[in-house]
Amino acid sequence: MTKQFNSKGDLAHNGAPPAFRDPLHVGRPNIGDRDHFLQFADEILKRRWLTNDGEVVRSLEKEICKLLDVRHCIAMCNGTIALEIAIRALGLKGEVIVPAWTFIATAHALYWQGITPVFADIDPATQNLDPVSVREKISPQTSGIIGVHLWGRPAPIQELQALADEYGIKLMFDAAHAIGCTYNGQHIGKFGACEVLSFHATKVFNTFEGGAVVTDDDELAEAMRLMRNFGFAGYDNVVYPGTNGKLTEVCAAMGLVNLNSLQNFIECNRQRYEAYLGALNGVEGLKLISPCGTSTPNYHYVVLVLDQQLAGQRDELIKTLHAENVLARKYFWPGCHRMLPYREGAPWEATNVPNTDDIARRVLVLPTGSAVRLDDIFTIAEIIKCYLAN
Ligand code: T4K
Repeated sequence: MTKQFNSKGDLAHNGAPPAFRDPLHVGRPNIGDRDHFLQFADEILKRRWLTNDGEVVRSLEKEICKLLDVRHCIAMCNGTIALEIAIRALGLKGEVIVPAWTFIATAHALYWQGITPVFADIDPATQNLDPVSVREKISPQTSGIIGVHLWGRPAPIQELQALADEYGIKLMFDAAHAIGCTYNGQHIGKFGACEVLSFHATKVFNTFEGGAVVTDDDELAEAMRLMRNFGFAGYDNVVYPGTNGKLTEVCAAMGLVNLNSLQNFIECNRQRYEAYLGALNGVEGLKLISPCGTSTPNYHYVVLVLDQQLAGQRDELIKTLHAENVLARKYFWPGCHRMLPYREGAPWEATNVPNTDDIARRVLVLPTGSAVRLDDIFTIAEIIKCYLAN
């Protein structure tokens, strides 16, 4: 431990240096073999093929198909554009149901296409969509559901599929957090009409910026491939109102390099998750969310949930951690429905998602990944314990 923590005063307010000289971030990138990457980059420069369906992008797509056991992977410049293209290619319109408890991009991807995101509530035990709430939100305007595998834990896939089938609407998944996770022995990536991955720098697997849609549907894949490149089907022939969703070659090279290390990154996350579990074991009033029985996780996010009686102290705890250079986050507070663009359209009181409102007050996300040392975790746990003891 770098410092003694005796009281709340010692933690944040007496001018002592912070526990960590350099900030510990949530989302510090994992980086694979640098030499391999630099060699790749050099080859790309030599070839002078920098973007637009280049050979490195194609190799990455092939590797992801193999990894996830899917027929198609369409790599994109980020997860948000990948969501937008998937939504467009599926023909969603009117209203689409999404969880209120997700990163804002899930909702924005609909809003940017003139589609109304309708916010459903979560099951507090899983923090994923509650099918009962989804059913309540279905209206004659509903064209689809976007399930989110929040924190890498599978959404209620079967229940959502049953609802989609019953109402004749589309189902797709936002799997931004879930590369490397499985559900009932199958990789996330195989469910719904398609699934969307994010390869942002902060994700367990990154391509600097990037994302992809994966699907087993040949026609859908072809449409998305064309939409990714402005809708061009060959020179001078535009067949879709497309956009620019292309992943660059150098980003794809980062992806191929990092894919080689994906299992190491997951193992590294697992060790850090176990270290947090051990270090916080027996501390009253808080719980780390755990992998659920039917899935294998990627341990990408370390999510601490405070008990009701500590909810009022969450923000102060985060302040204390920040004062010690532990930059914990309160993702995804306050919930999409309470963010300005959405609360203006439909007052959040009327949205009626009490479980989201409750969880949003009690969650904090802690630093993990290859940039965090196991020793750091014991210090972070000490800061938390000390805060709670005072
Ligand atoms: N759906 C879901 C469920 C998502 O969570 C996301 C993205 C998406 C869709 C959309 O996918 P993308 O379009 O992003 O591919 C971050 C990420 O920007 C976002 O990708 C992610 N989810 C979300 C959960 O977190 P911020 O605003 O917290 O990111 P940022 O840039 O502030 O980075 C977080 C921390 O990471 C920083 O404090 C420092 C550290 N960091 C970040 C970068 C970029 C580094 O150390 N190095 C870096 O290069 O949203």
